[in-house]
Amino acid sequence: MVLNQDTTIGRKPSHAIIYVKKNENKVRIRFISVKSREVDTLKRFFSGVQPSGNLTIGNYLGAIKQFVELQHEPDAEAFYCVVDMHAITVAQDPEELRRRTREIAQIYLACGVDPKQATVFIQSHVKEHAELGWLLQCASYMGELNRMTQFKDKAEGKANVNVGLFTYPILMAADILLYDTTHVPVGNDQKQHIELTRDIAERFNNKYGDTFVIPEPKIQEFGARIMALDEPTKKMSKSAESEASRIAILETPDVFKKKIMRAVTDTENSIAFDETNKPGISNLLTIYSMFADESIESLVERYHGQGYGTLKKDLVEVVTEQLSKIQQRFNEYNDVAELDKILRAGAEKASVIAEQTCNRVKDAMGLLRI
Ligand code: AQP
Repeated sequence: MVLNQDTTIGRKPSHAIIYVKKNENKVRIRFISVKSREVDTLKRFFSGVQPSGNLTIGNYLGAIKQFVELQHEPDAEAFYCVVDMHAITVAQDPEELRRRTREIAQIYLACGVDPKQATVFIQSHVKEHAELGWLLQCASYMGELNRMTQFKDKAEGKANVNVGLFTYPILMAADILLYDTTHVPVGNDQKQHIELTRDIAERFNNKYGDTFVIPEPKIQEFGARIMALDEPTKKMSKSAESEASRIAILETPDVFKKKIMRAVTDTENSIAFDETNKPGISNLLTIYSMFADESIESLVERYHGQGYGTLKKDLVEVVTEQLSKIQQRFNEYNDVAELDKILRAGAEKASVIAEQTCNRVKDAMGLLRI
């Protein structure tokens, strides 16, 4: 069935899949009664990255690598955005933020996200993210936000913390729920936020009737938490103070070589995978394994009896090989007009679905639409 954009869709859906047409975009809108979810096997992936610093290999291995793999799944749709509104929960230089927002979209493409397979867009270009964010704030509790560990970590030691940093997980819930997302590919640090999203959605559905699809996190068994090179008990993070803690995706080998060679390990000089007792060497093995597509067991066997220096030197080679491929493609996508065209088309397509979801929520909550 093809409806035009203005066609009213009832709140209590049947289990049909409906197509809504807007300009060139034909967008699949799923009706989401419990019944429909039983018969609807379509998966929808949604995820995003904040332009809050230079993207790291942690962001790549934990999240973007999954984006690329999942976009090819049959009977699935993927929506990947640059979550610029999340980035402003901490101070940003406006020019730098604008530059980075495009840069991240460009990195998505360079890493292999294909705009023909996935919808790529900027969060703030789809106004319903903010709108649903507010609606959900009125359906969430202070107590549940108080439990978010990421807020505690990011607010620690800061004199003035803005309210956005506290309510950020609700905006993230809105991001996910807007697209009837079934799976959210993320790193391990986002697990708690997805659990909150599920709690909010389930509570909303219980109170107002079937409105949201309940999403599931898609966290890799392996590589979901790449650790800081200089402090391997902490997560590698793009906005951490220490430059030595991370490798940026666009960094040159002469810069990251030093960081890898100086990465903190332990005094045993025996190569083994043991995240509790040997977090440094385990982290390097994880990075190696993911970039070289070789199992940890095979690496441990191959490097048996060799020193950490040899492993580190080879790791530099492996990282150089993989990052240089991404960097080369990054340079090929340097046509700003072309990039903006992809982002505009993505936002337009995303908006069609976002608007439908937002209207469903407003109807459920009793906001008048005329
Ligand atoms: N170290 C990591 N290992 C594996 N996955 C990671 N991710 C982040 N760090 C690692 C995943 O990358 C995606 C995008 O993250 P984000 O931009 O939403 O913010 P974040 O999770 O807070 O990541 P950062 O790098 O630590 O950013 P800042 O410093 O700005 O807070 C997510 O899927 C995340 O799990």
